[in-house]
Amino acid sequence: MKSSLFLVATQALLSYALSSGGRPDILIRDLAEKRDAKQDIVTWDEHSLFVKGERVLIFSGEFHPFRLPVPSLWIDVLQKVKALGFNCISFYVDWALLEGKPGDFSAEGVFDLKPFFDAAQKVGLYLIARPGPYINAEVSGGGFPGWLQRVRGLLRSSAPDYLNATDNYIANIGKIIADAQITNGGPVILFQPENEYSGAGDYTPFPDGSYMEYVLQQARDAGIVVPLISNDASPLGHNTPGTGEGEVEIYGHDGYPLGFDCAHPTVWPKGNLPTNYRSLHLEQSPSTPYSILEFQAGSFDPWGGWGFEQCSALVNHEFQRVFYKNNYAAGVTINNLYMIYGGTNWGNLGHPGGYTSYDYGSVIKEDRTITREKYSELKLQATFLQSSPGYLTATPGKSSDKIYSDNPDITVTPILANSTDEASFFVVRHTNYSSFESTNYKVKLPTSQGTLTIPRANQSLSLNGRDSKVIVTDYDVQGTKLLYSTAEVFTHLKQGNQTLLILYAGPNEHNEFAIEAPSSTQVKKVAGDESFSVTSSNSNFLTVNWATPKERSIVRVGDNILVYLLDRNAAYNYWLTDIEGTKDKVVINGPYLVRSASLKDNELHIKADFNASTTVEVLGISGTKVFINDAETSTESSDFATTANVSVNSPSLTIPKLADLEWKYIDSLPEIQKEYDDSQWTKADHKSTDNTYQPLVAPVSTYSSDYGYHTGVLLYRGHFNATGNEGNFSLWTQGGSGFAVSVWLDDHLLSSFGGNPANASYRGKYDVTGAGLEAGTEHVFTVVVENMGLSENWIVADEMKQPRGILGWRLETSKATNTPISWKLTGNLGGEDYLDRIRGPLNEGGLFVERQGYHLPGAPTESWVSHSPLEGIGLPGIAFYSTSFDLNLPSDEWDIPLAFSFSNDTAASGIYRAQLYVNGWQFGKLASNVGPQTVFPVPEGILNYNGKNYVGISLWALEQGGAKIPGLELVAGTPVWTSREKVELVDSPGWKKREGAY
Ligand code: IPT
Repeated sequence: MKSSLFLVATQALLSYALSSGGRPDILIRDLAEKRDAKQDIVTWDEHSLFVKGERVLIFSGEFHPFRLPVPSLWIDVLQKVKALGFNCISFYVDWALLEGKPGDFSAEGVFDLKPFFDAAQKVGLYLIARPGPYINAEVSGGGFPGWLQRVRGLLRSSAPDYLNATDNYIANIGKIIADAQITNGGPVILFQPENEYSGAGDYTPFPDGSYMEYVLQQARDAGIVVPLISNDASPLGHNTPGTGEGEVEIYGHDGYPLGFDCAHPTVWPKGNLPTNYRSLHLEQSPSTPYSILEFQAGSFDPWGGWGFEQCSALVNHEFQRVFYKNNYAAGVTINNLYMIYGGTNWGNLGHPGGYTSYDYGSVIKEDRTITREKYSELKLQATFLQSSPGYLTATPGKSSDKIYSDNPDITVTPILANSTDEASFFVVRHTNYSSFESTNYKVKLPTSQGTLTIPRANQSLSLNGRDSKVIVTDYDVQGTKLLYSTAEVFTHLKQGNQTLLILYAGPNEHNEFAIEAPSSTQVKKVAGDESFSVTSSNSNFLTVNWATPKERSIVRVGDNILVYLLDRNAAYNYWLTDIEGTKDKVVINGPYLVRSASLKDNELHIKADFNASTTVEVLGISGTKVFINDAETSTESSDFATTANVSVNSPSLTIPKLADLEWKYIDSLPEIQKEYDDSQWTKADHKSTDNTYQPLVAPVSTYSSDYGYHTGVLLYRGHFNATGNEGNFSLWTQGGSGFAVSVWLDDHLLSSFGGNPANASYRGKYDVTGAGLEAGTEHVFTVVVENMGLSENWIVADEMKQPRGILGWRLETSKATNTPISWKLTGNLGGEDYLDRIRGPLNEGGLFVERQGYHLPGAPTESWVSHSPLEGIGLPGIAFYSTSFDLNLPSDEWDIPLAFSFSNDTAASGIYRAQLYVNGWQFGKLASNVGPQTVFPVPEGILNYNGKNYVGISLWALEQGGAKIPGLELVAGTPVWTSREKVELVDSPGWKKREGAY
């Protein structure tokens, strides 16, 4: 099935091409063929998507399975998203993790997407697949494997060597995704090729339609038949339907109106509320649903940044109210929030602009706990929209500070129904969108009863500070017309002849609704302590006006309608939950989280989580037994709800004190010792480089990716035969923002560069005059360079090719003469032939202990000396510490967040870099002098909650005085009594002696 508008557009193009001469026949055949819908399950018109013929609002959140390498936990995140009222997840795939070596694609274990697809299917979420090949996403190389640094052609262009490099990945991942499409019974409904193909350096023509055409064709060739959608960086109109070559089927764009600087979380700069989205959409892509493929739901945070609490404060519940409702005012019906759950940049997968945590300040935190206010606000919004089918076909109109409000400080944007039989929506905000004022106003709204000035009772409405409201008119509540409500709708449902309507409002507000009812109808307050008044203004509509109660008031209108008037904070505790296998729903008030509900044999089974003792109310279903997490509850019934008490007695947890454990120590910088043998290291002997970004300034390339080393710490050994006249040694290194470098001459540290967020590279000069280099003697520079990940490639300008390692050097003997140095280098053992096929190509870097595999459980620590990282080392160098401990936590019933917390006191500790390995998985990178992260959450599944754990810490002391870790603890958060599925321990293969390790 094709939408009619789509046909019209195709025909228009066809007749245009026919009349325009040239070689239209070919063009037309190609394009027409391409546009022939490949399936009829996912279709669209100008309003929305249809799935299986049914109009749907896509309310989606971004989640990256690869940032939570515990597949059995994916369903937990997905259930938490579903419980928001969402029906979709958008996900990236990170190519760099799947094809560490050209031609060697592997998506097994934690990289296997099958359990993710299964979880989505089980939970009932659609998926938007975004496999790149370019993804950005704050991952190393923006998803490009390091070996792309050796591709000469411009990345993300029509250069044949670039396109060839992508073929294997897209053929493989495309097939995996194709098999999971809804047309094959799977959850995938949309596919986004490329990512923000929105800009380029000015030396290349942009946009390159034939390039995008190739990318689209790759997807089709891999069997993708669902609609292809784009995500322009902002509404720039690239590759929109109708532009011909390179056009996608559904145009979408991104939006990050507050940007990514979490320094001033209360500042909303003037003019940052996008008020032109609707008009741009009508210019750019009027025949497709208005789609925002990424809208800000938090922020990334760089090295030296402000921390994610502050990002969460920047993009907080007020941001959600004002900005998200502004998007609804623009008529968005495919809506994806970036990120809904951020996760972790474990194992070096991040780019240099970020640290280990990718929490993102999202509604679900890195440790999977849910933020009360942000999460709950989003739940109110999504549940409302999913309860309001009229939204999908209503038409957004022009904002005005006059037509619909009596106060110019209030702007209202209408979303108007096509007839008064249907609902209209009015989005109210402050004209100065960032205002903190409390503003009184009345609205003047067109309704089926003529234009009404509301409220009709004496009080005004008020908008308090950074808030926005959606007022509905002529809104269908289960067959009864709600003429209007100034309080916002959460949801409504019907059981038998009983209708339940739930409204909510902020504190210190007066609100009013008017509902269809004969004038003789009685309104009775059945619960609540606040006053409310009732007037009947004409024979058909009954008006109720009330002040927001402390928690709630409940009123009965006539015999059959129950209206809950909630304080917003109380509304946060309400959940609208599908009854599995039916179209029915139930409202549940109380739990920390409600995952699912099912009804059989008059038993209602609820799966829910609790972080405290809670009274649970079930609304909208009565007369059933209630089971919570498989236990029958004793219930009480009033005439509006069934109530059960759940008591939660937190378990007492035994968490080992890391400081008291026995730690084993081994030196991880044996390279500086005289007898160290580097004969197996890679010789830096390439006389040229394929890196087209950074021309060589040296006689040979020392760029790490020229030799297959793309991740983690890099080590160089530079051998030279001294003349006795050496003066300055200059060294130019590059590791990305925040990187550190230590330079050793033989076993003596010349100096370290401690790094800072502003420096991606560093030019050091070291005076070796006094180093006693005698003529004819052999010496070695050992250089440790941290690779913070490869740069992204956000615009088409090859920035991903910025090399890592040593870029240039000079050992000066006089103004004109140098002492030649021959360099060797290493990164992770094996380079692109990486050894750890389970943890993937990026998890281990080039430290001695990593090359030996000593970060893996079962490392031969017996022979190591006992020594604690809290004592540290008194000399510069790299130490490695490991310990083991058992956990025995009640994790079948309790979700217990655990994190490794380092106390940071650079004055006491010296400047250091640490890496944390948990059962072999690198789950933390700490830069003591850069920050901000010192607490590293590690999920169950990586940590064995019921058995043995092996923990390693590398400690790179940058200064002459050495370093220590001043304090280290394993910290538990509040245990949540959980109904999640059991967590499966992730396969974490142990140490085996590595043949040929050096
Ligand atoms: C947008 C990218 O598409 C996404 O991958 C991610 O990097 C996000 O930004 C930021 O977290 S690009 C945006 C700067 C328009």
